[in-house]
Amino acid sequence: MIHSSAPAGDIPGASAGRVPSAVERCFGLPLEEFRDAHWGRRPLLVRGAQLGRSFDAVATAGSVDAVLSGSALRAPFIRVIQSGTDVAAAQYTTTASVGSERLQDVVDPAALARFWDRGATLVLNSLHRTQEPIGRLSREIGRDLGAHVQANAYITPAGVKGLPAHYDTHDVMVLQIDGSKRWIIHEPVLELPLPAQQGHDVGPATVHPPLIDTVLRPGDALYLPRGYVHAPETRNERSIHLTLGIQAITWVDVLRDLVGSVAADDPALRRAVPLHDAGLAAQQTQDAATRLAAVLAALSPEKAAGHAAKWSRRIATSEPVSVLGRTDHAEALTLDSRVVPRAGGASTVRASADNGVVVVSTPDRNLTVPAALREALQHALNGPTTARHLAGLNPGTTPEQALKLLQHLLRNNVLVLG
Ligand SMILES: O=C(O)CCC(=O)C(=O)O
Ligand SMILES: [Mn+2]
Repeated sequence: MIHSSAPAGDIPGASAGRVPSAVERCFGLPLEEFRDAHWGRRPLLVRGAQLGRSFDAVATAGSVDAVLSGSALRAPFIRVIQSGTDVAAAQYTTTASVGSERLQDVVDPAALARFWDRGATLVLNSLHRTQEPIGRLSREIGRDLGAHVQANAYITPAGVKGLPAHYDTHDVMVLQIDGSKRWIIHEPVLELPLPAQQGHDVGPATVHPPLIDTVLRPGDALYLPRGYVHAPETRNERSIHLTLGIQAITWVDVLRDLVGSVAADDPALRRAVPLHDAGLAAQQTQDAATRLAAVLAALSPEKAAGHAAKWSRRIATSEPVSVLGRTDHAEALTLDSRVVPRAGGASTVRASADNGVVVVSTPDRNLTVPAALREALQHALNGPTTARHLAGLNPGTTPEQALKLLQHLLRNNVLVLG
């Protein structure tokens, strides 16, 4: 039996024999409970001290400072916010030579330090792209919830109001990394706003007493569904928090797409709208809506499943490809090395016109595998395995054949070491 295990260096919290989801490692409650009771519904605040865990394996003051102080940081991977407004990048970037190129947008850490001394909030954007522990956590949470996740860090000096009271159109998971920050949170002015619904006046929400008024300390985690109005501020010490922004696919996204495809199948709905006559257009709009409602009501389960699958593929985040590691790992693979499918690594397996092989489609190429290994291949694509395990499951496959198969799949980014 092969067990999966939490990646090394991740947030502690695994209880014996069971691997908690990333959401559970952050919030201390089972994923199903989070999805049913909180996701898109209500805030959740948990204290690191109570859960007995920290976020040190994800980010620390030192790892954040290394990004800020490094010489390869470029706009727009950073924002500088002074008194609630963005400072123009030209004020903290400089030019630098890379090979024969002259770059214009390289961040000058000395300029950042000056803005910091003057009370500016520094925001590191898209850390899921550049900091692997943050990338891994973001991908896991994305898979847990079926959503896109991106990570930004907010670094605020003591005694500063960061962004003015606002709401986001994505959910946020705030992980307090260092120092502390006070969060004053109000009910939404608009429930579950969509990206196009940014910018409503939040004033009406703030006349009521806050729903939450709390200070986050290292290890604390706060979940806010989109729409909740928040105004974070530091008090007597600086603060570093990581915000995981969760962009869910909504019914509006799926239905817009579905209506488009169903309507496009109906010649009556492909007709021109008689916009030369506004009254006639209004009446025909009603007729078209009635017709569309009837077609949608008769939607087949197969078509509904096809649409759901399409959106699932759209949000699926690929695990990174290791340029050098994949060949090194393949060469060093033993009969007992554990491998797992790489998310985004292979889409389909199909028989080939040449009966001796099956074809594995990957995003950038088609691989062929001897048809005799088809069963072993399917097992390898379905979950964690080892060459010895595969050979045991498939009597027609020797351990050496299974090893060669796994090496081939590792080299071609279909599998990764697990
Ligand atoms: O800390 C701040 O100033 C703003 C943080 C924020 O709005 C967020 O993380 O969504
Ligand atoms: Mn916000």
